[in-house]
Amino acid sequence: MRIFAFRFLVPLMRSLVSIVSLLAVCAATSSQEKKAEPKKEPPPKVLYSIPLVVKPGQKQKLALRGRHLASVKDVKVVGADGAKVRVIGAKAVGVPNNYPADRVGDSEVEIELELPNDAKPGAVKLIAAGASDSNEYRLLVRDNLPTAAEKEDNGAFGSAQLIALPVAVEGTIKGERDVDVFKFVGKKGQKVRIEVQAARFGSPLDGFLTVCDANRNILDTVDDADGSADPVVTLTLPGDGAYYVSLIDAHDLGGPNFGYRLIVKPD
Ligand SMILES: [Ca+2]
Ligand SMILES: [Ca+2]
Repeated sequence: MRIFAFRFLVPLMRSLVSIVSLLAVCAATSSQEKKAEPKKEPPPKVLYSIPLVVKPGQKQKLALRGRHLASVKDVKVVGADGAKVRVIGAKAVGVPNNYPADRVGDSEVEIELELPNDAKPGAVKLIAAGASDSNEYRLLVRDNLPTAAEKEDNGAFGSAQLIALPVAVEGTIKGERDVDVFKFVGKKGQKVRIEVQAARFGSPLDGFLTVCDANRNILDTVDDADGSADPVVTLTLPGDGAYYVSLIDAHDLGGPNFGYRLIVKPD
């Protein structure tokens, strides 16, 4: 009985092996056919906005810079009911050779955006839609701090831009080795917090802060803070008088797309 069964089992097993082999060959062929199909374009990725800071309640033009944005047809706003957005155009943009495309982007979509007056900072996101949707890019929306625009030429102690606390300066490290210096007057014992908002909102700027007293002695320098490339300095002022805050890119890079928001306020 056992031998009889064995005689039948061996050819049956052989047939099964052949069928399995045939199926494997078919599967391999079909996967090769799939590989031969034209490659899908990678999804668009929004890295940052130029300008970096968006004003609620005003119609403004923004260039969204990133990867694979040249064929974007539509931009959606999330987290701001009643926002109006219109796509003006999309294109590839040149990137200097020594700049990482992953950080500065190689394409952009230009939009006209009007956020409602009550748009909440931190809540507004943009999605660029091409063949597929991009990431949700978190916009840097103005809060209720007084705002000042950075004014060149502010590249030295002697030409520092005077600011009054509290303030949020909207500026740009406009080119390689650009230095932006700000001056404020403080009181002995006053606690001050100085914070850069840039990399957390995708700006290619890797901010580096230096704080000096009136005699230009360095009180503190900070490159990165809290796991991001954005520096934060907190200090108790050692005396009455003038203080200087200078901001540079940690790698001496720069350009019109290296936007930042510098907050200087009592802590
Ligand atoms: Ca500047
Ligand atoms: Ca940094």
